[in-house]
Amino acid sequence: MKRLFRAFIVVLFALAGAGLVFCCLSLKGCLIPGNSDVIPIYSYSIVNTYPHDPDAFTQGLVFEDGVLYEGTGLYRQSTLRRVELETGAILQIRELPDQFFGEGITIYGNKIIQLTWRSNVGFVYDKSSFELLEEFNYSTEGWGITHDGEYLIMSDGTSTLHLLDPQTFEKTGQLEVFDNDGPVTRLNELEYIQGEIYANVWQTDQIARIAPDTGRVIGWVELGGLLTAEDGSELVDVLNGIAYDTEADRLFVTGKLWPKLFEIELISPD
Ligand SMILES: [Ca+2]
Repeated sequence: MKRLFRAFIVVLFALAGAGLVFCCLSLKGCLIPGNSDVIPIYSYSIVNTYPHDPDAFTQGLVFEDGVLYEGTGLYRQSTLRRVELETGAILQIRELPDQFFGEGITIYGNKIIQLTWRSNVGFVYDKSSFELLEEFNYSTEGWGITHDGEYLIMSDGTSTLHLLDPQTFEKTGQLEVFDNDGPVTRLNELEYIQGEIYANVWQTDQIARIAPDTGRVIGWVELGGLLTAEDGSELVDVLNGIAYDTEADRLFVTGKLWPKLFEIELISPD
């Protein structure tokens, strides 16, 4: 009888072990500490809400020297502007020629770089005067742009990020962005934040946090619900625009034609 009981216990442990193995093989990201397959999903809390020009079709957003710089799109309405954070007031503006659809912007040194959508032309301006210094060409569409201090990083609406030399604008490399389901396409507005590339994914409320050395998505930020019914959300377009205040560690987001710009704090799932 004793032997039978012992055998029963052994079988019980074997079944429990098999069940555990099955769980880990079948469930994506079974709860094993350090499993790199689990991509954390961040939520947010709103720290501050500021006014944003509801006519600004936001395609590029940067924070530097206490103010926002914004690039807007649409034909005959594209601009580069310097904007007061607290009031949304336009402090300086430069209109693009009618045939250009403005896209992402970034500030590199004392220059502002602005992409255009399908014209294969980028503009380089003096940061203070907005004077046009030079133009450069690229072979893809232009969507978002940021930099890591060494290279310009540019999106084109696919899953590819292009690395450009910031002086010559020659392409020096590229990064394929992917998560557990494969390539992540429609990468749009970008911001380089503390060693990661943040990218709006076009037509979603999601921001991908991308490892710059591998292209792997290491976090998703879910930003649904920022605008409410009172904000006339039927008139606005998608989330687009990430800016980062490196000195005060503040993260700003807005969207195309959104009446508001938000300072948010990310909330880790842990
Ligand atoms: Ca940005």
